[in-house]
Amino acid sequence: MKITRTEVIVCSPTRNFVTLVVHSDQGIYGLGDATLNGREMAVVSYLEEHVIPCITGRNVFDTEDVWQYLYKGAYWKRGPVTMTAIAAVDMALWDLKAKALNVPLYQLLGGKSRERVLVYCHANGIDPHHTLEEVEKHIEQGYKAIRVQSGIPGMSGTYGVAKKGEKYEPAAPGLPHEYEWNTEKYLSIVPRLFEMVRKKFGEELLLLHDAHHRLSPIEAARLARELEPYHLFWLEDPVSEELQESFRLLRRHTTTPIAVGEIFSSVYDCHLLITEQLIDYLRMTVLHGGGITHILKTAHLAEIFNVRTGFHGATDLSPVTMAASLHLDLSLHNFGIQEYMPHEPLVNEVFPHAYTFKDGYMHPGDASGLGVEINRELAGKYPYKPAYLPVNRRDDGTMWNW
Ligand code: KDG
Ligand code: MG
Repeated sequence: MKITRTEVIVCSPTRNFVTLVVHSDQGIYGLGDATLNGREMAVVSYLEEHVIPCITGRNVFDTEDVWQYLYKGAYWKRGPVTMTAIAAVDMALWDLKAKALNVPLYQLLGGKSRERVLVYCHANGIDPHHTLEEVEKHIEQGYKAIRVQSGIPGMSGTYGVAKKGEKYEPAAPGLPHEYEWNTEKYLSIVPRLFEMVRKKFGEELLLLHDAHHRLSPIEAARLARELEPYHLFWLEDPVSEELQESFRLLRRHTTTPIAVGEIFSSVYDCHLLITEQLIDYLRMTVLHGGGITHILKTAHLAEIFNVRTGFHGATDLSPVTMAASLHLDLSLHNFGIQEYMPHEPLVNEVFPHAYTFKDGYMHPGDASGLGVEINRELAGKYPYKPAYLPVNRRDDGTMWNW
């Protein structure tokens, strides 16, 4: 089966998505997500100018060779733009292969290791009391695992937290917004927040927290240690992931489990973290981590070193990535948990899909391939709108990690 034609569809049904459609000479096509939040058009150009001309005519079933050709053949390896573009092609080819064989994708990834996929949701409040209300709402919806984030009293706007009544969305239209950041205020509130949550909701609920890369190694160690009595499922992105040696310091100080990797783009961003067992959960996604071909290798390496997966699943990853993640989650033996931030109803209309949510668990569905479609006519009504993630400044005006 040969690749005949490839299209890149950019649309913005409430937020921007880039989708690759790979057509074959047998009349079927596959979908790949190519969305890189805030840098969408760089991937579009990379695909259109440099990738699509090189893959036309290739065999759809040769996913390994196509992947190696695009990765090693380009000379310029790694990086989020390159790896997102390669991932889009790779996802679309795996979707095509599974459709051609008329099986759900997970059957090509080792079959089922479990019957359903544990997911975690987000509870965000403008202050700790509002956050408790949000936790309660999510428990009522059936969630067994909840990421808890709160606005910090005295700081105007906190990343990861929406204004009261609004839905949280990582990117905002126009040029980047600016948030302020104060480590001391943050560090004093978070342990108190988790104390309140445990007191009100008990021990059974799985609790997670995302520090969004904002702490120095010793600050992160302090937070992780102070959170120990509340038994978190994980503390995510405690330090900037660039200096991986930081995780050694963190590990020496705490038993709070650590998750990292949503901005990693290849196994070379995390092989040290995995092989030294410096983390417990790997967040690198199928989308920004080079596609199914590469995430399989990375997840299998992690399995050998007792590291579990916890794939990124924010709304800036399209339903195509959500489906691919769920097929992997169902089959990978070292699956840990899947992030689930439900898309707006309009997004689900543009991308009708077979995956479902029930009582805190998800299932990819048994449609062939990924089980996701794109409604081109509807997508065409929502053209691309520039949008960016916010930047963060400390209260002395200097830039801080977001
Ligand atoms: O594009 C950035 C968002 O996906 C990210 O900020 C969300 O940190 C995030 C998370 O854990 O979902
Ligand atoms: Mg995160």
